[in-house]
Amino acid sequence: MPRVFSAETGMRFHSFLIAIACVLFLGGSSVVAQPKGFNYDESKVPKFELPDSLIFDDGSPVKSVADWKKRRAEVLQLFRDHVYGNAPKLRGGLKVKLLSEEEALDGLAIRKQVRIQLTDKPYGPRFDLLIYRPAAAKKAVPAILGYNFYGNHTIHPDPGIVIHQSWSRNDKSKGVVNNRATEAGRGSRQSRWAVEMILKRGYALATIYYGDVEPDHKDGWEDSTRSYYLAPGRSKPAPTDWGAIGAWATGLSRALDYLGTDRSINEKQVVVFGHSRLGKTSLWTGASDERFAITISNNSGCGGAALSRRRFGETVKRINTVFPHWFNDRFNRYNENENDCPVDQHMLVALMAPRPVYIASAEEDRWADPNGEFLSGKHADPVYALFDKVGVGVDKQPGLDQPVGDTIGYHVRTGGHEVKDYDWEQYLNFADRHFGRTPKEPGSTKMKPVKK
Ligand code: GTR
Repeated sequence: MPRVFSAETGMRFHSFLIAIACVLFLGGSSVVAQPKGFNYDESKVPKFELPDSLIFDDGSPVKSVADWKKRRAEVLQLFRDHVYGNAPKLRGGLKVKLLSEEEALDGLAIRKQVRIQLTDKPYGPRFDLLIYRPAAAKKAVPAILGYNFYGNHTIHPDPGIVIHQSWSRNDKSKGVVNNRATEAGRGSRQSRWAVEMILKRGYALATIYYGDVEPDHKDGWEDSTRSYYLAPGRSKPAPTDWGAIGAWATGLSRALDYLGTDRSINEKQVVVFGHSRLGKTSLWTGASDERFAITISNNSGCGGAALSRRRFGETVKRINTVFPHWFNDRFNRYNENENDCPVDQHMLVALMAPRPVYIASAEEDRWADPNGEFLSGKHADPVYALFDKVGVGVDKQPGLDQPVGDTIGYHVRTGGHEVKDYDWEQYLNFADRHFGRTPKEPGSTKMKPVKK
């Protein structure tokens, strides 16, 4: 049953077993680097045929941008019905409480923190949005928005960051004890967040603890918007209702609603970023909310940028078994049966067109199928070509640390499942190029769109 929300929603203790399970599958460490019993051999990838983004459900071809607009709606609905679920419209307007706004990071930034409700009630699910913007900015700046795994206070040791009260996955190295975040976690994830670099490049950075929006375990929906928005008479989400990724995507859209009201941010230049499960989330967010200017997927793997039909590394069956709450229930139909799914992940990338999207892999992150992530980008190219744009523009996965692509950026970095400064450098270069902040890189305009 949906639980009744209290002022301190999300503070319920969950069973020991759930906590252990979550520790085992913790976000983004090498714990899941290369589980045994899965295929990591390119020669053993099964033969498959990808569904065609440019053929309507009734079999007729997509020939123009106008056709694509209709086809896009079909593809988006297929992803809602078969993968991520249908999200309801949030009720009520934007409800925001300013927590603080002051100079921070030795004068480099203004740190603003706001608390945003996800329902039309003063209680219930809510999240804290932390925004650093360059203190020196004279006009509205572009922004990068993304979730973090362990709390806003983990991205930087800055003592002024509010520590969340909601459920956290136990992890002493991140300062989480008894499912509560503590002071000890401050800055524990700073290596993944190039805060100073981002600010010095003239971008704002906005982040949210994803567990504020929905705690990441199978019963987490009871503490999230998903229980609040259950259809009348239902005691749990329907098979085509949103999963946790859908709920997290809605949180990012609500954050963008807020950024649109903040005059120091250029709402037309908001980049949605995410790593791993949160990279799956950033892709679904960029696909379902076209207000996001650029989408970045860092090592998102299965259910993110990787093609499911390849069954390389993590599979649909495995992800649905270990994380039954991320997708909708119907996605289970495609366990060991990927070919029956009416979509594959290249179509998710295509949903961004003509907006820029960046896909990043890591060499050792074979669980996430680096080549499968590249191929999703490559097979989205024909949709970009309709707009006379070059997507990735190359046929083969490039070598290590060699970024490629025009409107679809791609690189495979040396090293493992992580977010490194190298990744941030590429994302900022890519965003600069598309936001016209630097002259176009040589070569990028010479590429020819890939027609079918
Ligand atoms: C793993 C999961 C991946 C990836 C990762 C993460 O356990 O199998 O799909 O999302 O977690 O989020 O770090």
